[in-house]
Amino acid sequence: MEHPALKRIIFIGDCQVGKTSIIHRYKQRTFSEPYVPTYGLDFYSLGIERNEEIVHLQIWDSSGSPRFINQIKNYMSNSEIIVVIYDIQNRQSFENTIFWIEKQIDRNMQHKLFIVGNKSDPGAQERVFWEEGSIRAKQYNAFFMEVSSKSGENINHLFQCLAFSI
Ligand SMILES: Nc1nc2c(ncn2[C@@H]2O[C@H](COP(=O)(O)OP(=O)(O)O)[C@@H](O)[C@H]2O)c(=O)[nH]1
Ligand SMILES: [Mg+2]
Repeated sequence: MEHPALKRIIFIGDCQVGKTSIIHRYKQRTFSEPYVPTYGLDFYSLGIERNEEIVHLQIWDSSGSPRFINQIKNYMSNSEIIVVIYDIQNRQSFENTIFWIEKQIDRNMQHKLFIVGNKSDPGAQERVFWEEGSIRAKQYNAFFMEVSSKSGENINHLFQCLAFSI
């Protein structure tokens, strides 16, 4: 039997939006500038505690590269939560959230969906406004937030929401 407080989560979205950095920021409380592409899929296991309760998160970090789409799809179908990430400083990555949601996610599976705008650094040149992300999330019945793995802004909040708010 499966552990009741286990959640399987997959991070998807374009290359370089910061999927890996968000997980590293939470897990190691660090941020590193050099870009190391994710090859296929990486796996992380996290335990998140609140009060007496611990929720175990199994997180799959995917490559945004089309070469791995089929592999990613397999893991998506096994995930309760799908987190679609874009870079608020890169409008194309925001437009591509539609591709990820409509073309790649099987909407019949009733996954919980999160849309997350990353790189919301203090003083960042914001090219995609918070309202635009929020409207898109409403359209797809998704949770929405902006985070920065560089400054750490909202990163804990994101993982708390993944673990507990649903
Ligand atoms: N300014 C800024 N850069 C970031 C942030 N998060 C990630 N990056 C940078 O964006 C690049 C891609 O990050 P990475 O996590 O590898 O993206 P992935 O391909 O989606 O996994 C790296 O050079 C990171 O240092 C952020 O919050 N702010
Ligand atoms: Mg990556």
